[in-house]
Amino acid sequence: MENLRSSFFFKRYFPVFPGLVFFVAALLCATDCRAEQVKLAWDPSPDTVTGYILFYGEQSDLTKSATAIDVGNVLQYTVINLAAGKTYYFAVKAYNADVQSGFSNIVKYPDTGTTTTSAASTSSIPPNTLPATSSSSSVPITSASSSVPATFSTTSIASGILTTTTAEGEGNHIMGAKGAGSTTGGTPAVESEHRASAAADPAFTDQGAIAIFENSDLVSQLSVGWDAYNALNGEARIATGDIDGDGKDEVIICLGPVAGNAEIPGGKFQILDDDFTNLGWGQIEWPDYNAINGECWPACGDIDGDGVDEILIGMGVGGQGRIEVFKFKNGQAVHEKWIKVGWEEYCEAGGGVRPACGNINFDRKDEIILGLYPVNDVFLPEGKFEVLNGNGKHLTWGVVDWPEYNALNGETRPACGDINRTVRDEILLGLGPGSGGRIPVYSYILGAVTLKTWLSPAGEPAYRDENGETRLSCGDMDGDGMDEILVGFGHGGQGMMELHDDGLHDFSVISRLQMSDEDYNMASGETYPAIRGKKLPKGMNFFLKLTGGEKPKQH
Ligand SMILES: [Ca+2]
Ligand SMILES: [Ca+2]
Ligand SMILES: [Ca+2]
Ligand SMILES: [Ca+2]
Repeated sequence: MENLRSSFFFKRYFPVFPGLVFFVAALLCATDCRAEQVKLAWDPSPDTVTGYILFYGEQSDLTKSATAIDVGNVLQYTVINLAAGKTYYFAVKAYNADVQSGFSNIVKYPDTGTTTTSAASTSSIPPNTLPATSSSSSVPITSASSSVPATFSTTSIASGILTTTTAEGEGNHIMGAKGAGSTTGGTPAVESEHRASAAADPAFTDQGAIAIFENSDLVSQLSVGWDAYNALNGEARIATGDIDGDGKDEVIICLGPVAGNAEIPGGKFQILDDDFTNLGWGQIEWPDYNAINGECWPACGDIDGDGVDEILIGMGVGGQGRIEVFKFKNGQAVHEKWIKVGWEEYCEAGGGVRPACGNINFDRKDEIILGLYPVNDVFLPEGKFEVLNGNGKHLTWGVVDWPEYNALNGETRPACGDINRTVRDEILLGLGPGSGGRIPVYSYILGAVTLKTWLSPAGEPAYRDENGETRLSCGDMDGDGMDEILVGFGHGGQGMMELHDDGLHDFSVISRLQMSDEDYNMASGETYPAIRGKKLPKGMNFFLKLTGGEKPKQH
């Protein structure tokens, strides 16, 4: 009987693009098939491996009590002697002489469909006023050259290290940066009153500080390397990414606006090496914008699939929805291209944009998610966020599944992470003031974004009532192949950050971290979060495809 069933097993791959290794997890089993064995197949690791380890068990968390079989250097394996009527979960890891990869995606057998993505739409709010296609990408902006060098010597600026750095580049780190410490202009109106109250206090002595945590311990504190900026604002918006392709994350620091000063911040952003030493500065290649605002929002992602992260710099208000993409070459941030929000009215109103990158489908390039925010109270983004491919081409619009929030504020602050081991990223949204710490999770399925779940509200109850805005960063802190979520807060957040576990662990709060400056925490308490998590060995991230029995086609 088993031999008969085995004869029906076959591999069916779904190559989509020539040259890309691209498989879809699929269970090929007729409804009456209750095999006691199951045949699994996976695509090869792009890097040379010694072999593969197959894990399986009756619970989806294969880090616990799973059976592990070293199957050798093969691309398929049949597990026998499975108990009939039980549900099993399977995943594989690759290994070589030195390291193991993370887990592949998990496949379930029998597949009742609950662990695979459901295309059922839960979104009742179509992004109605938006054009179906956007005119994005390659927006030439004035002249590329200006009297201000695109990058400039770091020697004219303070070194920025406040305490001895003990942090290693390959470790896991949580970073928290301070928000504004004095009055600034040009920011969304919903934030201006918060900023004003922070400014009522004397300037904080270590504005521009960025705290580095290992687990729950504060191990180091850095500072934005520009004393004049720190004295006027000191807000540090941080992102991490491997911009030189050595497997370790660098840090990008964008700066907040300074009203009435055309030189500061001037569109400049700082780049720290993986050991947190200064690598230098980049600058937005748009002198007019730099002169009127010059703030920016950073993100990193490998949007062209070459294994090295690009640097994406979103403009603030007055930037007309533009994002500049840089590559890090020869120690400098070099302009690559412009991308633009595909919503003309928003851009014309001067809308700012917070970018994020993540691989939300099953290829090997990051997509781009664009978060929007209110423009001086005159133009609300209505909860919308745009999804682009790595070339800047519009893919779809999402909208927060919360009409009341969208009508009052509608700000979106995206982050991407593989929170449930699907070997692709979900889109998480930090929301603006009035959102009560609520964080929705979206999946990109069949060309649309679909609400997957909401996290339990983040932050203390009092904060959720008074402000409630959240800022997110995702990364795998414990090496189980699923990303944790670090949540920072706005004004009134008391300098706290919350680390939430992945989705298979209910997003429960793992730890709470606090900035060390008590005066700042009481007066302002904003934090900008960033995670530097474990990374899979390059090329050892792959998809597992489960095959089962299938009836012959009827003739
Ligand atoms: Ca690196
Ligand atoms: Ca790249
Ligand atoms: Ca992708
Ligand atoms: Ca994890």
